[in-house]
Order: sequence, then C-alpha cells, then structure tokens
Amino acid sequence: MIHNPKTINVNNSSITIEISDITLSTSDCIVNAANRTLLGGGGVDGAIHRAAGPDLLAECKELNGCNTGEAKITKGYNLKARYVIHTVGPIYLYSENPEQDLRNCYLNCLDLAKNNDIHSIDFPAISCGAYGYPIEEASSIAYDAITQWIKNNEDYHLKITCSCFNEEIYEAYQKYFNYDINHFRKH
Ligand code: AR6
Repeated sequence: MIHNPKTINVNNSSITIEISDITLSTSDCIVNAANRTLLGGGGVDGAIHRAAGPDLLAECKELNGCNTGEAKITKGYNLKARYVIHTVGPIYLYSENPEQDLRNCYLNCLDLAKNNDIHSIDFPAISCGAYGYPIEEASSIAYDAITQWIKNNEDYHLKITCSCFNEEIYEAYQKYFNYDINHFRKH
C-alpha cells in the first residue's frame, strides 16, 4: 500500500514522497541501501534480496563490492522493478564527510539511472537505518541533491520517488518538500 503520495514537478521531472515498501515499487528501478560488499544484509537490503530472489545475489557477487558514495546497477529479477541500483551510504559516526558521501550516493544513482535510460526511480532513506544518519539532516541532503541533479539535467524526464518506510521519515521529508512547493511556486 502507498500512503500520502505528494508530488511536485521540477523542469521535466518530478519528485514524489510517499509512505511505502520499496520492494513493491512499480518504478523502472529501485535503489538499495547496501554495504560495501554488496552481498546483502538487513534492513532494506535484506528485504530487496528476499523479494528479488537468489539470482540478485549471484549477480552482486560479480560486482566486486562498491565504495561508499558510489553506485552499481543490476537487474531486478523477481521484483516488479527492472533494475536495482545498489549504493553504499556513509556510516554516520565513522565517515569523515558524511554529508558529501550521502550527496554522492544520490547523484551517482541518478547519473547511473540516466545512463541506463531509466525514467522512474525509487529511493529509500539511504543511511537512515543501521548506518545511523539522523533523518532530519539526511532528508535535507537527499532533497537538495535530487533537486540539484534535476536542475543540472533539465532535458531529461525522470520520475523520482522517496519511499519512506514510516511516518517519522515521511514527516522529515515533508518539511523540505513543503518548502520546495512554495519555492517553486514563487519562481
Ligand atoms: N522500503 C522502504 N524503506 C525501507 C524498507 C522497505 N522495504 N525497509 C527498510 N527501509 P537500512 P542503511 C528503510 O538500515 O542505514 C543493511 O544491513 C529504513 O526504515 O536498510 O543505509 C545493509 O546491508 C531506513 O529508513 O540502510 C548495510 O549493512 C532506510 O530504509 C546497512 O544495513 C535505510 O535503513 C545499511 O544501512
């Protein structure tokens, strides 16, 4: 079930926030908040691997892991989404520059989506679970990175969804979202 979807249009693209389970997404692509091994784990990573089936892990084994802030793409197998983009968020307390790392996750996922001709993508709240990123800060960085990317890629059409797993995450996103609705109305 999808709850409380809200969408704003920016250039040729759109950003939606909603409360949803990303494994049920019907977008072309979903983003996995993975770890550097890309060999699965708990949280959204575990849920995506369970829903996609064992072929996803088999493909991930060929990828030789992924650095923090970077992204790699696989097929989606049993998911409705055709692709999964795996990115590795910063561990909040260990990263020297968690803000830059988190921003890079969003920007690299969006670049990779465009390079693969993907036109709809769902993000979870990267690093906001096991990796301990405070949701208020993380949602502001996510929002800023996504809008920056859209402005730098104004000819490309991409439907971007921030899939919030619960009310608390949704409320944090909504704060920036409401600000942006006003901001874009004024300009
Ligand atoms: N749909 C949408 N969001 C979800 C779902 C779901 N099905 N399940 C969880 N979330 P986390 P991280 C949210 O811990 O902090 C893994 O073990 C969750 O509420 O999954 O980047 C990896 O293997 C939270 O807001 O990812 C790594 O070792 C957000 O997804 C490590 O955890 C991210 O929480 C990565 O930690």
